[in-house]
Formats: sequence, structure tokens, C-alpha cells
Amino acid sequence: MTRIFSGIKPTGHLTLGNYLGAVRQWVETDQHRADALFCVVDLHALTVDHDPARVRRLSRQAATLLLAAGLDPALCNLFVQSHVDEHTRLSYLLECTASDGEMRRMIQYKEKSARERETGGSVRLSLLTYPVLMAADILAYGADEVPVGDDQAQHVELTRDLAVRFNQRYGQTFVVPRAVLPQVAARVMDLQDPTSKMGKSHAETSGIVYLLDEADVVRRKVMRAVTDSGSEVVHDRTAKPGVTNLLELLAACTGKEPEELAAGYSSYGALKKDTADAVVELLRPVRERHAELAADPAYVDGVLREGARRARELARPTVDAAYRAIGLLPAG
Ligand code: AQP
Repeated sequence: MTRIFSGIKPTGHLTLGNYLGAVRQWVETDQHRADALFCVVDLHALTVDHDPARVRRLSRQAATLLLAAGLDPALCNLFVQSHVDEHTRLSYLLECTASDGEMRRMIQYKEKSARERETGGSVRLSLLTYPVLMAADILAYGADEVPVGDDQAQHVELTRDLAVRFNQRYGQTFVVPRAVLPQVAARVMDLQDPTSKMGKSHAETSGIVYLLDEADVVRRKVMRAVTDSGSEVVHDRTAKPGVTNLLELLAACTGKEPEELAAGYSSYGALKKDTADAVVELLRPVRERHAELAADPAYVDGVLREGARRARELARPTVDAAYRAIGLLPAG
């Protein structure tokens, strides 16, 4: 059976981008068709300036939201990265397989390190090496497929390179995985800056729809979305990035094609109103279920405990094999 691994970073409240670009596909398709592991990748949240209590809170909230969105512990394995030591054990071996040049080429590293420098912060070494830890997350489980939004595709490419290189140098150890991008909404853009992606850790929040935003807040954010000059509703990412983002959101909510939707609108206002309504309806059940689950943290903890136990069992043989293959003396 195909094995799938995917993760989500607790660096902020989950967004509509996370939902449409990743979580919805995990819920509707992946957990049913494959042996699927989904992980709250909390170690990745430590690569930028962070508040410890907030990361802890956001990790629990992310797990609760994933269950609220429909991940079913009877169908898939949900766990927290730091609960399974195999990830960091394997990451070091992969650091010994990667070069600093290939890490510095990662687009997310370039963007995030530039942002840190602009705001006067120092760039953590872990920001540079985090794609290696991500590779370990994936390779430890022998995952065949990694469903991601297109911002993460380069990291999966790196994971493939590291797996192939390790296998060639030290003998067949890892499955070489491939990225699977969603058919629609691979990249949801910020409503206030439709040329950059909607990201949960951005400081300016007025263009970001969070899964837990109240309906009136969602409506306000969508109605105030930046649109483009002119008044014609057309799907054209270069000439009309704002309108195109709205059309793609509406398409993701309704299952229609963005071009087909564009033909039905003669004003931005009507498009915004329909998009706002569609997003509110999409998120309503998730928010309601989250409220129920948040009242039962013991249930969520139980799911995560059992998830980590099963994850350790799955990862250990591969990580132990990698230790032997690379030349480390087994503990007696
Ligand atoms: N805007 C987006 N559109 C489509 N997919 C997206 N994803 C994230 N943003 C969008 C997908 O969500 C999954 C989990 O992402 P992540 O939390 O591991 O990290 P990220 O890609 O760095 O997400 P964010 O929200 O932008 O976080 P920050 O601001 O901390 O960097 C991934 O599959 C991702 O592709």
C-alpha cells in the first residue's frame, strides 16, 4: 500500500492556504487511499524567533484542528514530531549527506532569512538545515508520496536527492518519495498582497483567513481583499493577481473552474460577496467541530500518544538501518 507523509508547522494559526493547499486533500483523499502519516512538525517551528508557550499552544491547536477538519485516527496516524526521536536521529545522518550550497539554494531559506535580517534578527542555523530535518521526517517512514502545496515542492526535491545520494553511497536504505500537489489551490495568495502566498506566520494579518476566524471576520477580510485596476473579472495571474486569487478561492470552494466562474461576473463586488459566503460555509463545520474537540483535550492527547507510539515503531527499523549503513557501530 502507498505510504504518505505530510506535516504542518505550528508557527501560527492554521490558514485557509494550509487547508486548501494541504489539509483538505489529506482528509478527503489521502487518509482513505493510503497508509497515511500526518505530523505536527513542532521542531520546524523553532527555526525562527518563537515564544515557547505559544508553540506548545499552537501544536495542540493544530492537532485539534486537523481532527476537526476530518482526519480520523482509525484511518491515519496523527502525531507530533518531537514525540518521535527518530526524526532528529536521522536528520544528522542526512546533514552528513547534504552540502551547504544546496541548502543555501532553498527558496524558503532565502526568503525567510532575508525577512529575519530586515527586521534586525539573527538567522538561526536550523533555518538553513530545516529542509534536512524535513527530509528525515519523510525518509524515516519510507513514504512514497508527500502531499504538499507548491511552496514545499523544492524541499521534497531535495529529499529525493538526499535519498538517492545516501542509497548510492551506503547501499539501498530509503524509498525515494515524490511530491503530490493538489489539483486546485496549490498556492492561496494573501488577500492584501496577492503576489505573495498566504502564510500563517506573517505579521500583517488582514490578508490572511485563519480557520478559526469568526464568520464576520472572514467576510470582512474577503470583502476588503485587494483587487486590480479596471473592472473586468478575468482569470489572469499576471495582469489580475487579486481577482485571480478570489476566483481560485471560489473555484476551490465550489469545485468549478476559475475561468468558467469569471464568465459569470461583471463586477468585483459580486465576486467578493460570493467568495466570502463560500469560504464561510467551507470553514463553518471545521470551526464547530474544533470547539467540541477543544473542550476534550484528553481525547486529543490520547490520539497523539497512540500516533507517536505507532510512528516510532514504523520509523525505528529504517533509521537503525541508516545508522548501520553509514558506518556507525551498533550499541551492544
Ligand atoms: N498559501 C498556501 N497555499 C497553498 N498551500 C499552502 N500551504 C501553506 N501555505 C499555503 C501548505 O500547507 C502545508 C503545511 O505548511 P507548513 O505549515 O508546513 O509550512 P508553510 O508551507 O511554510 O506554511 P505557512 O502557512 O506559510 O507557514 P509559515 O508562514 O510559518 O512559513 C504545506 O503542504 C504547504 O505547502
